Amino acid sequence: MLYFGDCRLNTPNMLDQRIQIIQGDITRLDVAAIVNAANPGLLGGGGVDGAIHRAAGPELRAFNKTLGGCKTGEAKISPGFRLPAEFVISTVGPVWKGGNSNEAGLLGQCYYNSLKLASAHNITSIAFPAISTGVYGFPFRQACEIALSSSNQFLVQNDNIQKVLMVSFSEADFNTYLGIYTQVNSR
Ligand code: AR6
Repeated sequence: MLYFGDCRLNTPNMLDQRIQIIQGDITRLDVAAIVNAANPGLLGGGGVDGAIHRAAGPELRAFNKTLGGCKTGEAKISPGFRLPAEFVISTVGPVWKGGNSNEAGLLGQCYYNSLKLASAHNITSIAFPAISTGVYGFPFRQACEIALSSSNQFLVQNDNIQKVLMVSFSEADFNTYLGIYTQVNSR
């Protein structure tokens, strides 16, 4: 077993090779599903949520009105409408409150539950933004470690999903993310 952050890796020394770190605008990606860092109402907001709703068109908000919201750590699925992606999986990350309010556990659940929902819909490629690291204030490095460990834990017991992209918007975030990925992979 390998431990880092608050999480545990089930692989001896490598992350699953289906996980890749990339830089870009998640709304432009031609993958089966993109994940939205949403709020519990699922009706749009700022940051990546705003960008996804703008790119998907008003149909996404109208559809999401039928979903009954989403709790922190859980995930809901919608069509991608005008996006290149076929689906949007919305998940609600934890608001950072200093680290003692189960923020790490809840953030891990966002990745795990999004992948579980994707697999249940036969989605084979999925892209994640760095959930909770913007408006919700989660420390970026710790959030990356949790994203990698939680996704890895899912992938070791799943053969359906072929590609998991971790998308950074800025070059600085991408470099940080890639550094953590490389560090984790070489432990
Ligand atoms: N592509 C990829 N990543 C992006 C993009 C993009 N187009 N735009 C922003 N990011 P945030 P949160 C990155 O604030 O912290 C919303 O108002 C960004 O650089 O979007 O989970 C919701 O409605 C950052 O690293 O999400 C909620 O109320 C990451 O996406 C609240 O914000 C997440 O930042 C959710 O806050």
